Amino acid sequence: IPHHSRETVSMQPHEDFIGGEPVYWDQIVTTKGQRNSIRIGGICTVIQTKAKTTADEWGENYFLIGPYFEHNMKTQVEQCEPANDAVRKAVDTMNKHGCQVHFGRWLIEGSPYVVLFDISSSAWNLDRWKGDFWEACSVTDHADGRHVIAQFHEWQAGTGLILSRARKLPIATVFTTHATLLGRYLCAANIDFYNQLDKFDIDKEAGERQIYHRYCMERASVHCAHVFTTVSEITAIEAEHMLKRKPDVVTPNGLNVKKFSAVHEFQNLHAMYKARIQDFVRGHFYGHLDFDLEKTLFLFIAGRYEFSNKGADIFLESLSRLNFLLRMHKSNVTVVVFFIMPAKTNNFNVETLKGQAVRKQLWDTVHCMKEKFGKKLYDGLLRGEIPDMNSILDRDDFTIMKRAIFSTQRQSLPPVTTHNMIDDSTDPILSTIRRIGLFNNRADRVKVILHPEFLSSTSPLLPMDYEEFVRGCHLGVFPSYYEPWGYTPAECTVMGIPSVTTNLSGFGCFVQEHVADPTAYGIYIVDRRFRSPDDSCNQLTQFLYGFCKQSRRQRIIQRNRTERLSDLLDWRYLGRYYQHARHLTLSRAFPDKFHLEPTSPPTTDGFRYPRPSSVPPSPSGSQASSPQSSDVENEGDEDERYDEEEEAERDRLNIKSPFSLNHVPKGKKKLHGEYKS
Ligand code: G6P
Ligand code: 1S3
Repeated sequence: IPHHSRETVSMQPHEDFIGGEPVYWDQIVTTKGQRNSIRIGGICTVIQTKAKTTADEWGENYFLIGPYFEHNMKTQVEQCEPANDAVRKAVDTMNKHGCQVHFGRWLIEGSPYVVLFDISSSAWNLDRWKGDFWEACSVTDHADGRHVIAQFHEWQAGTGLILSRARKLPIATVFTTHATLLGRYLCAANIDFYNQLDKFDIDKEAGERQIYHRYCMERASVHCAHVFTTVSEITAIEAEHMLKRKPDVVTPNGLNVKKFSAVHEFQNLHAMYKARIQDFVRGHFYGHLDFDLEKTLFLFIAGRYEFSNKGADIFLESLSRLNFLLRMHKSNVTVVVFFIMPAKTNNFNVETLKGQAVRKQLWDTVHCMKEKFGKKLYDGLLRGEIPDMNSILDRDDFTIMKRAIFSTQRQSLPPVTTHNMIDDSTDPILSTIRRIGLFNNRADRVKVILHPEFLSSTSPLLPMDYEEFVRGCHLGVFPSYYEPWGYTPAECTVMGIPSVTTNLSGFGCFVQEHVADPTAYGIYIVDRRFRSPDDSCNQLTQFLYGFCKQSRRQRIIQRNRTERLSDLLDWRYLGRYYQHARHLTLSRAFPDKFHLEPTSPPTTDGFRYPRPSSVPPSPSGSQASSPQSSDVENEGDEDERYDEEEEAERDRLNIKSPFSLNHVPKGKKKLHGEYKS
């Protein structure tokens, strides 16, 4: 455990601490070089996005530890020599012992130092390390009594924590769990988990599910840590029962919110990326494009493929009910729903690729005709005459156009999946689609597309990255049963895209606590805790149907409101919970040096976003609080979004910003006034 050397300090010591500035070691989760958050996974998003606020606080004293991947090193890390003597010595020692260690700056916001271990270079040591990892590496040199905090995320990293406590290393430890192993397993088994949390015989359950040793590691990490944290209140309750320790701090997950200089830029981006999705849909539904793309809504669910934990089961059921409602009411709205959940595939399927090829071919044909037509028109006008429109296109042109129309005819229905699925017959999404009969028939108002691979801007099919895709959609639907936090709806929110979440997800509960009328702000919270699955399905169906009934203008208003909640999810605000966890662990590990004042835990003082001023009073959570649903579907395509600026301004004045709570401007001596020597 290297110490921090005073010569390398480039920032002022943290005023809250005494005894020299402490050092903070955090952890990187494997990223495999992926880009957007669902590709890299929620936990990596936590660590990557909070690096900026953490580096602001800890500067050169902040180090991240993680695995080495050559590609990532080349593309994301600027290699450098550790300026800190102790770190350099530790790195050299490890290299000498055959464990290759790389050091550099991670090229993300905050540019924190990273120490990356090439695990393959020393895998042959594994058996020995299982016995005695730390002695083998000889890195436990803690020379001058500088204080170190080490934060460990998830049970896989818990080994380090357990061993460091067993060896009585003088470091303050924090263990953060983003879920509990047993909770995830029990929920996936469709057990009524939350209503019988106190009834499980947890050792027995872990044994029966063959996760006993992992569960023991998790539980040992939790109990060895000076401070135990988790990401939401709901997971805190779960942890109390599944791991038998109440978390000391709940550290909700934040994001780095970027505000555009033009307030409505996010609306323009929505229009721009929606056009790209429309293009894909033109190709996918060629020959069946008898619906109006201007009256078509794009919905999506995305994430790790855990069919029932992520709520894909009740989503499909609700889509079937929505299809029925839209057909029964003869709605002119069409809903195209994307399932972005990676599964085992064997490339794109031919029919899907053909769809995009047909669309491109049509586009090229039209482009040629346009050129030809334009040239004839141009020549005619140059001669001072208007060409005869009946003869401006010749026989060949008509043949080409007829051929183009023939090419858009198809015998089969537009496919419900874009890829050849390896487990087609047993795949839960496809099996459910077969059962409920959502096959993309012409009469269906709800169309379904399973894209069993993460999105990529280099895809030949749908060349968009995840963020672009989210911006282009109208609604993200995440009706999870097991979701300790849930970044997907949070990401939608900061991009100004409404979403569906649940009162079993950390994010949903957080919004319920801090927003007076979430529906008015475009966050629909399905009750999955106190209702039967069938009732939850009905509630979700009503949310979706209400959403479909909104006019364009109402959707624009709603998006503006959704985006207004971004501040609540910003690390600038949520970072204080991690900060508190660090302060707390120092006070526990080194009680003679650090004391925590009783007022220390960050509090939101019951902060709540009020109901938007233009929403008439209505029972909270009822459909009426979304921008008044119109009786005439999609009537009024007017685009007067700037009218809503007045409402936004009024609300802004009403809202006491969460940032004002406990906030002391940068540069002031005490950050929270929590510490005294
Ligand atoms: C944004 C754009 C508008 C566009 C609208 C479409 O607000 O700024 O120009 O008309 O999106 O909204 P919709 O909900 O129909 O996709
Ligand atoms: C976990 O990842 P998951 O999708 O398996 O950690 C995420 C980050 O804390 C969290 O957002 C998610 O709910 C958890 O489930």
